[in-house]
Amino acid sequence: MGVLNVTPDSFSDGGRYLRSEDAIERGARLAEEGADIVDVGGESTRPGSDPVSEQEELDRVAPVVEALAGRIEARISIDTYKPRVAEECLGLGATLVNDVTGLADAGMIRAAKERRAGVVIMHMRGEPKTMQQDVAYDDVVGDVRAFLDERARTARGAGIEEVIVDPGIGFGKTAAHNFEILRRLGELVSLGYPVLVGPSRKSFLGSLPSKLPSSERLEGTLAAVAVSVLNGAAIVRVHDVREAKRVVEVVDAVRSS
Ligand code: HH2
Repeated sequence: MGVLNVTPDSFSDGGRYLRSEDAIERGARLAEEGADIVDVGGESTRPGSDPVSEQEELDRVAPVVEALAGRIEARISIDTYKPRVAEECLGLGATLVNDVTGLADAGMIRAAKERRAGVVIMHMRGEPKTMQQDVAYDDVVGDVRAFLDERARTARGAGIEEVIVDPGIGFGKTAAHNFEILRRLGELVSLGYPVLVGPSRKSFLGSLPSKLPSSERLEGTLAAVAVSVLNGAAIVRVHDVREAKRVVEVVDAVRSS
């Protein structure tokens, strides 16, 4: 899954693809590099970020989703927690809803069901504005697993066929929690749903002694991608698709040897 942020303030690519034409070119490039899914987002969820209005988000993403749907073979997912944004984008050709709130709004389940779309259910503690303020868990993997299990059953029970789960790397978690989730990913894989992991350029990778900024986290991202896939992730969400594909190819060969 390639990341396409149509935002002024995303933590690593904010402002680069705010113009529709630039975003469409970027989405086409991600598909050329081998993304099976292009994930279009119109609101940053980085720690401390402010929400944007439904209309503002739609104005950013709708033209991009529509143009890409007519241009690329890859699936398009819409990274939103707002049902109206999801509905509109599903009508324009997206087939997957990526909801960082884990379908907190019941309208999201209805929207996905009506359009026969798949859903990504992500775990987050709190909301982006404040999520790094309460990061205590008895057992982070146990808590995340229980949440994903409950939300996935609810989605399936409501008639959504394609359910993907995601531990939400960096969403209300310390760096240590994020590393532990990657190490124990098999416990989430055992839920029986495809697992998506999004480590790309995130701050836990900059927490290590080398203290690298987000522009210098490609190798760290690829290491996290390798561990994720080795431990059973079905999908990785990355900014650097070409590089990640090369890594995944090798890890897949090891897994199937
Ligand atoms: N991470 C981000 C956004 N959406 N969706 C899923 N399913 N999993 C993730 O880990 C995930 C996500 C945050 O990364 P990014 O889009 O690069 O930054 P921003 O939120 O600042 O736009």
